[in-house]
Amino acid sequence: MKIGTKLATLFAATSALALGAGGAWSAESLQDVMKRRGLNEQDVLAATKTYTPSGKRDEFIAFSSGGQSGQVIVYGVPSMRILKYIGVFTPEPWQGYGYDEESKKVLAEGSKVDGREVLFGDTHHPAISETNGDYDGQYLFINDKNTPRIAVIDLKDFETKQIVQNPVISSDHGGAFVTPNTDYIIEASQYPAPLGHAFAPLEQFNEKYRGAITYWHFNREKGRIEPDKSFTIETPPYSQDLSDFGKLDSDGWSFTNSFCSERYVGGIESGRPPFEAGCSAKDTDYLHVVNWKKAEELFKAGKTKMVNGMAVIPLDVAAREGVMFLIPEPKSPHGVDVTPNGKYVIVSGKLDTHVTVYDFAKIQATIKAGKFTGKDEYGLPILDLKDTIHTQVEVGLGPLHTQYDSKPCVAYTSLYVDSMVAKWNYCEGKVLDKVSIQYNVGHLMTMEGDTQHPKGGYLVALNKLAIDRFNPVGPLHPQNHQLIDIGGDKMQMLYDMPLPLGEPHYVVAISADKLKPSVRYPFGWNSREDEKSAFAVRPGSERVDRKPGKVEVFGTAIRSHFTPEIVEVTEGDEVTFHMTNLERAEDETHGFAVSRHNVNLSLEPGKTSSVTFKANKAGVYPYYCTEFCSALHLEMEGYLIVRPANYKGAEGAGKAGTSYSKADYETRVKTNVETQKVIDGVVAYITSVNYKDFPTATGLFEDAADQLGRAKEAKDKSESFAAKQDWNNAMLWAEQWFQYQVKAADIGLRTKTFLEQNGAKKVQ
Ligand code: CUK
Ligand code: CUA
Repeated sequence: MKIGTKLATLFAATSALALGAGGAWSAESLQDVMKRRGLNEQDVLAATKTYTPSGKRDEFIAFSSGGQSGQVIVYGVPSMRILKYIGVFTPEPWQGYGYDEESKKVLAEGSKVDGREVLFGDTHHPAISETNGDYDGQYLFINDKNTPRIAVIDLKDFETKQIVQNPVISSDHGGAFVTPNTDYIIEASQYPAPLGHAFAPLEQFNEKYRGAITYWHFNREKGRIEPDKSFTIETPPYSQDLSDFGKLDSDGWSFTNSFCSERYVGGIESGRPPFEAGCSAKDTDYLHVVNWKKAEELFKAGKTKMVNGMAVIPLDVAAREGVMFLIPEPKSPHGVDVTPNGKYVIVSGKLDTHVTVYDFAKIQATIKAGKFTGKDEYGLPILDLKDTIHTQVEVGLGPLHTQYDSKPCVAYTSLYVDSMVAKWNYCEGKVLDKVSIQYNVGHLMTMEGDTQHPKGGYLVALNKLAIDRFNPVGPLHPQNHQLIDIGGDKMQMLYDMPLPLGEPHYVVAISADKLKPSVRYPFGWNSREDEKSAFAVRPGSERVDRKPGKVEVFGTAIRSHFTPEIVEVTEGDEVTFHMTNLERAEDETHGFAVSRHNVNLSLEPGKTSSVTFKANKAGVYPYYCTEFCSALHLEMEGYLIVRPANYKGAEGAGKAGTSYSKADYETRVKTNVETQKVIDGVVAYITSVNYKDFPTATGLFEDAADQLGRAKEAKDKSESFAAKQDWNNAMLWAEQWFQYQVKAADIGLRTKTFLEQNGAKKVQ
């Protein structure tokens, strides 16, 4: 078949496919399928609430902690389809994260610890940036419990931009949570240790070991945390657990629960009862109530001491200045969640059957009245539980975490031991409904459930154990995120999603329409610094710089070739590739991998990435594109030739490859001319309709025009070689001319199909 005819057929087939959708596919009836698959009506109802037909999108986007993978997992609700893993504390080769120099820098900031490289992270709590107490869809933050640090992810491109290490604490759990306008991100310690990563013997636990709560200052214009504008408050050596910021009535305050206020130090090997016994002996621990606005004033007034480079408000100052207060909380507390109106603070007790609802107004009144039951050993005033609570509600065994509904006063609390979720009313203090989950739920998530305006609709239970839910895959099971419909009075279980990347502790979900991620970078972009890369080159200006012992390649990638394609260096050289993706088309990412050198770049449209390595062994190393980017993706290749140190050239070396004749050239040109007619037809259609009213079509059409421009350049080259009767080069450039035509035709047809499917109209 001639190529012109081929393209016409392809074009016809695309249209037919569009028309044919929804045709006669259903030989089986719904009843037949239900019977065959053993589904009842409930199942089918649940399925229709989550099933998302091809081409349809989700209402909410969830950002899940990736647990021990050190990453973030992105999925859609209600379909529960996984959309992305974001590399955060751990290298992620597909995204080139930790493989290109730009991201290595981000990762190194966070992973260089006392001369060690910590590339494992234990992520627990993601947080979306807020404006006026509601998600704004701009940034995501997440903590690492193991090596206390916070990462900043920009939701413009879903890339990690910054990791800050906490120089004071040695484990963290009460992060990341944000103030209503994201001026601070909180990070509280978990296991007490001497501050500043110092040494002190365990015998001095009460005197020298401490916890701490860090308030990282976030500069929204820069999109970065500013460590020098951040401060920490020293806390007693209790095991601080989770944190939340106040909002509305309670704005300016933060809350951190704790366990092990016994300050027990285990030692099972020397016959002492283990931590678990000593840390749960007392009936209550302490909720830490912190006036962070006051603390900020003290920080700005310099009433701090420097610990390992960070300003720390000492415990005695915090106690004396009224920065921190303690309230008892039962028993082995976990979770602290401020209600959407900011009036209440809800804490669970793992070994209690109740949740405790603290009333912020009562807390304030008690503090104002100076009504304390005493002080702890570190001078912090203690408030009476009875004076500060609104109510306590018996919800079930092992309550952990609470999330909120769009309906006023309605909350959901996970019951770890019962393996249930309780729906209850925190204003009236009564349980409304319960649903069983499989098994052992930790955190819960409702849609925008920790903001001032939760969206309701769905709840996800983050289950610790999967046991028999899925097909077995060996002793290590996936996690199970269960989707629950909370739209009605009774909760309805909808769907089990296995999550096989670590144990996500918490997840947050935002309305999809609040996210406006970009589809391409500005030309030559360093995505990690958010600025034009100094190493970007325009097509035609690609070059190789050579200095003694150093070779620096400034290259480009476009369907379907790299420039340059052959790079020769000498054994021992330090080689740098700076690669720019010239594409503008959506989803036209190229990879760049070099054989046996641990190199893989992800070059999304517009991006420039660099990689430096030592060419330490003579040899021939193919490099190639790792994304199947076009029909000639496999031909997107090159050679890194590493010559031996004293190489003098090969004896008897001839010419490589096939030679072409005038006849070959002419046949090629004939096909190209026919192809151009098809393209012209498509272009005529596009320009005959109102394509400019469709941004997607305009983008595609621009990209097609770009490819056609390149086809024209190749055509000119081919013709100038033909004029010189250099048939070999004339033929090869004619072939390249054709390659650009094929890409233009492909995009042109995509544009045409899009316009037809989206009701484009003729313009006069
Ligand atoms: S934690 Cu894991 S279930 Cu780290 Cu928020 Cu409660
Ligand atoms: Cu570029 Cu494959």
